[in-house]
Amino acid sequence: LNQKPSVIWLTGLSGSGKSTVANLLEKKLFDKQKKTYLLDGDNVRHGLCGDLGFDDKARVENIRRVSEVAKLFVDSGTIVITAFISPFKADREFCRSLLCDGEFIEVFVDTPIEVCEQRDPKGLYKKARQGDIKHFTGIDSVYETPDQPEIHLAYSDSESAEQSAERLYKMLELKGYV
Ligand code: GGZ
Repeated sequence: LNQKPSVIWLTGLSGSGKSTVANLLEKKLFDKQKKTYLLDGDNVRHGLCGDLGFDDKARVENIRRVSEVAKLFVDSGTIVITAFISPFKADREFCRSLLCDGEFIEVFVDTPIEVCEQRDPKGLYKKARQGDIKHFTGIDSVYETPDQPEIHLAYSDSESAEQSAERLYKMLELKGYV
């Protein structure tokens, strides 16, 4: 396969662009015949984690399950891309701890909340501001910023999602993952 199985862990606020960048990256890897699997809310929160909500305890459990599944995919030789808010440092570090050195790549999608809130593609920030959604990340639920992410994406006006994905891909190439 000519790839180093690993987890590319995107973390950031709702609306930060995690899914967009994750999908663009997956396409780039696919085009180079790499075997990937994308885990995100769309394929996890309906099934595997369909019983979980958004209070702190549920988020911890969500990320724990995702981490264990990601590890299984790594065992199968896959490059796993994950796109979850994953607001707690300890939970991201839990995933890192399941894997071997160098297999966990933390990617901070560092889009300011003002930008996320302006995008508000699903109207969730508006609902959270009105109090219709409780425990919304960045409003009434915490987001713990990564201290030393392997890569820092500031996709907004300065860098497009495509440029972010390209930078991420180049980093994977440079470090010998692909
Ligand atoms: C944050 C919420 C919430 C609350 C629903 N807080 O922008 P989206 O819609 O598509 O992505 C968000 C997604 C977050 O799920 P995660 O599994 O990534 O969260 S975590 O890692 O914290 O477990 C958002 C939607 O679910 N959503 N309610 N209260 N995001």
